[in-house]
Amino acid sequence: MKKVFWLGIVLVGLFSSCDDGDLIVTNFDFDEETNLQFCSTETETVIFAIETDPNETIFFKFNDGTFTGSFEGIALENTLTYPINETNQIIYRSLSGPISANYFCNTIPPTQSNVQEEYISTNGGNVKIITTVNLSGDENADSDSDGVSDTLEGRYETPPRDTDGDGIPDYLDKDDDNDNVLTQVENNLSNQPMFENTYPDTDEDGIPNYLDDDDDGDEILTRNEDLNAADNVTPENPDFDLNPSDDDTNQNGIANYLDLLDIGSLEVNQFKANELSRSFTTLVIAENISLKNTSSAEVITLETLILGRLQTTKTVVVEPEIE
Ligand SMILES: [Ca+2]
Ligand SMILES: [Ca+2]
Ligand SMILES: [Ca+2]
Ligand SMILES: [Ca+2]
Repeated sequence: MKKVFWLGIVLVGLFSSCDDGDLIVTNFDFDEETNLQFCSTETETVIFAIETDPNETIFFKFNDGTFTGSFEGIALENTLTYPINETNQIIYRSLSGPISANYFCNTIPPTQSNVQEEYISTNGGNVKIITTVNLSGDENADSDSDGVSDTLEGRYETPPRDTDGDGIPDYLDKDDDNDNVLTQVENNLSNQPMFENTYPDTDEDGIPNYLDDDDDGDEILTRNEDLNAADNVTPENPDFDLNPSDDDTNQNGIANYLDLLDIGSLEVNQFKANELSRSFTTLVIAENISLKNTSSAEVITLETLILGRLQTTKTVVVEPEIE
């Protein structure tokens, strides 16, 4: 456990209590293991840690109500940087008794003050909020939950494999060939010829269906064998219903995209979005900050101060990007 010690006064003020020989040693016990929570209003967010032994809290309040501890898109890391100023402040309080998250999250702030000592940041320095996606390093991990492991999906190739070239690597892509039939669906078809005894390969062309954008080999792309995709399109709702599996024109129990007998196609240039359940870790790190004691002239300057980390899970939507 890494600890940051405030050893006395880094910047000795003119009216410092050090003059009488006191050495103030504050054990400042926040680090990357410290659990953070947050509350937001429309215009402000407070990220806070609450400790009980001793009772103390540190928080960063900043004028941005959009903080979520997560982010959209396929990136694996996102960093936000906020300058420390009059509205973006780090505040430390030692307390005479325990508090709960309501201390920060109630619309009506608690009336009883139990603050024993308080430090507030002075202008200068900044806070970095670094959010990363938690991905398992296990070789059998299946980050997109499509039934094919990250290793088999080329996560460890350089760059990671992206079969359909839509900007989403296979290990995070739920529809690896962008044919609008999800990989998981393509790999759970029964009564099909198999590729390497594992994956259905309907047209036996050596490309398993989940990586084959023309599954029956009739030279009509699977996504274009989705004849009813535009049936419910209106000016208000331009989105196609993307599901080649529900088209069976000759009603023989075999969907058109797997059936050589059917003729007909529709140009479909829309693609299923990926909904990925992701977990995030956010580290909050202050850099080059000064904290001033509100009842004395004591100022503490710190190059780096880790406030802690928070965990968030969220379903993010990732749109394929087709050139
Ligand atoms: Ca892809
Ligand atoms: Ca995949
Ligand atoms: Ca396919
Ligand atoms: Ca076809």
